[in-house]
Amino acid sequence: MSDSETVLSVLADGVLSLTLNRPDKLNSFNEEMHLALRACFERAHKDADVRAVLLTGAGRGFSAGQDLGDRDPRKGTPDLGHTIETFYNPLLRLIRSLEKPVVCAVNGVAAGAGANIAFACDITLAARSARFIQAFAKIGLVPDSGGTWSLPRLIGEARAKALALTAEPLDAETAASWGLIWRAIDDDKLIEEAKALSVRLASGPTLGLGLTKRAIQAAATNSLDEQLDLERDLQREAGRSADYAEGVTAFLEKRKPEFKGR
Ligand code: T3D
Repeated sequence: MSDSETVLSVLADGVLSLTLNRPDKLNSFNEEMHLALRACFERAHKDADVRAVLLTGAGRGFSAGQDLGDRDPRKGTPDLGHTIETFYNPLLRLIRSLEKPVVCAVNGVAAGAGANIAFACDITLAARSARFIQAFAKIGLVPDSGGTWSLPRLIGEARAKALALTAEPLDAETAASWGLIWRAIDDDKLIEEAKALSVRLASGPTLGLGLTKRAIQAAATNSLDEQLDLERDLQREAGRSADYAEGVTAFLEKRKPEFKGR
């Protein structure tokens, strides 16, 4: 468990399972939860025993984004640029730069930053009953947590603009068919499937999976030539790994490989 009860953290089978845990507030983010989640992702970066991360929420929601109880305008005007710079942007950078798979299990409503954090993860599954809401438009804000970057890339400008400007809820099936998430899963099977996927990834060649993540993310800004050069360099690195040697040896010996993430 982490020090803060706002994020429950358990490491088992190489998977660091993180549960946002403010269910009475639909797991909306206050400072304590921000700091706790950041500490967990910092651990995931440093701890070699962590080979994959699974992020989900407690109760009936995944996350309703920023805790608006901490933003009462009657008590003064907050500097939201400061809170983005201090809390949301570092979290997004930690998730995207972690060279280990990050699975997200969206167990219920994901609104505002909660939705965009889910879209920043590597493989996002959602309960069939879950909804994604770009709630920012309802309160005069701009999508953050990478939403204006990830939405047009994942689903194109027309759908991105419609979601962001109307704040209409998007159901999990549609999110999957549009390519915003990987799969919609029956509610009662979501955690089981997300855990199985996370354990499978964690027991895989995680060094190579991390390099794959780096390469795919770099494609967003690289030319084809730059990307081909990057693939050459990363393949050279992967080809020197113990996991590659084990993978090929196991294939030749017709047995199951035992990857170590090195
Ligand atoms: O501020 C900055 O630092 C800038 C960064 C901003 C990032 C953002 O995320 S801005 C967007 C903030 N989020 C929202 O605007 C979403 C607000 N919530 C909702 O629109 C709805 O709650 C939902 C559509 C997400 C879910 O609706 P529903 O009907 O299923 O649940 P509910 O009854 O509205 O909420 C249940 C409880 O959670 C309720 O508390 P209560 O009345 O039972 O004591 C509600 O107040 C609380 N809750 C839900 N969302 C938030 C929240 N409390 C605080 N902050 C929330 N965001």
